[in-house]
Amino acid sequence: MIWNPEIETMPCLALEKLQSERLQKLADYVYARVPMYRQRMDAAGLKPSDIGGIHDLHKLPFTKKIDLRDNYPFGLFAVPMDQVTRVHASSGTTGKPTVVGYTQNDIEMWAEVCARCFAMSGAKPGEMFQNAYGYGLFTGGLGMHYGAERFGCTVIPISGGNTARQIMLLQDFQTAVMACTPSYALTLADEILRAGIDPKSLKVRTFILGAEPWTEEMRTELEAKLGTHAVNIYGLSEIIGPGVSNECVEAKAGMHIAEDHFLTEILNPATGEPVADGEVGEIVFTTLTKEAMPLLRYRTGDLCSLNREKCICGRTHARMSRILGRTDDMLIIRGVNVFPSQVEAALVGQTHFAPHYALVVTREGHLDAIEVQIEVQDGFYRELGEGRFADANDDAVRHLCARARKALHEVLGINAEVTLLAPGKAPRSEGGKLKRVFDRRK
Ligand code: DLL
Repeated sequence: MIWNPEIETMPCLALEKLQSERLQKLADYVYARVPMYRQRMDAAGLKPSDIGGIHDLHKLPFTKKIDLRDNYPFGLFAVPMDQVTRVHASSGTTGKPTVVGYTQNDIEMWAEVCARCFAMSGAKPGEMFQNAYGYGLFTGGLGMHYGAERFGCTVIPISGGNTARQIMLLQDFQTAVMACTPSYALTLADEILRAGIDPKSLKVRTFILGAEPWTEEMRTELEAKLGTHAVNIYGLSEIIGPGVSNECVEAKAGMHIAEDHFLTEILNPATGEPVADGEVGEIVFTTLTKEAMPLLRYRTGDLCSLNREKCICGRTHARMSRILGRTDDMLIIRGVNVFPSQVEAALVGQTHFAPHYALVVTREGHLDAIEVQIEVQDGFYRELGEGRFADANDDAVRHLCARARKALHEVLGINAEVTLLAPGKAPRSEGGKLKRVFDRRK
């Protein structure tokens, strides 16, 4: 089933025409309403009328995550606050989140693109949909919720976590469609099997999985364990949230981008120049229709490739590959974006901590775990008296670890293990780039 056949199977030339019209309007719109874009266009000697269509896209300035931070919280909004229906937020690179805003029309558009994702995933109107993405500032829960309602599913807004309850509702409510992170889907599958439940007794046929990187091997494992389909969904708060792109269940080979709303480029991250279709580069989006916070050429940091070949499902919108990596040091831990600089913002500068730390990420079963190893300052030793530091049961050590865990939870929103290191024990730069992150999941 195709949710919006007129748009989703549009001939490429007609789609490009629509994108060109929208891009011209967008150039006018941001120039008139967003001071940062007006300044950047002025500095480049660029007038909105210089943008004649998508062939002029390269003239427009880039937007980076740091621009959202510099304009925190609402400085990039293009409408007065009384027209902003909702805000969401995701991790920023420091203690402050990245804030995004939506008008009522933006919420409508978001529901539309997410409804398309349900159809692409093979869901059917009338089915029970268990939404195990987190509700709250994270876009996953509410984005999928509105999309499912628009599509015509019955929504079970259970939010993330609580595996026993998830399984109870899968059984009792006869859930047919489930959305969560891929790592959580595998945890759920293991738990179902461990509890001796026959997967055939469940009705769940479709898993819509995203918000973190995953692999074909994980798909094969999940589909085999539960006898379901698992498809990939991609998105990011800055652009809209989930619903930027989704795999079709017919091909399961790349995610169709809602190109009528999100104009896409794949660029060489170092030069900012386009790469050829099929080659890996950074995916960059321009929001063509967003009202509250339109973005020009947003550098996502996500690495993937683009495929414009015809798809067997009949959709004409280009497909992006799985996300193959990042241009920056962002980690995704249990679906939550984590920047090493956030850890620094939470801990460094607090009494007893030295500005030297390392992050170790591991996977136990299917669940990610993060350990923050941070050095204490010399003074901490002296206060305790030499020797006593080594004792992990020492009250002072326990107290400091607990304080660090709390500060990290406040900034990251997830639990991290904390290990104290003696002065001089954390990694130091030996001239080159300092390696602080040890991702042992692969
Ligand atoms: O993760 C939105 C979302 C919710 C997408 C639910 C899919 C499902 P953010 O918290 O802003 O938004 O994180 C966005 O997550 O730049 C990618 O690095 C990563 N990401 C999202 N989907 C995928 C995916 C949501 N399918 C960041 N595969 C993005 C790999 C993904 N990485």
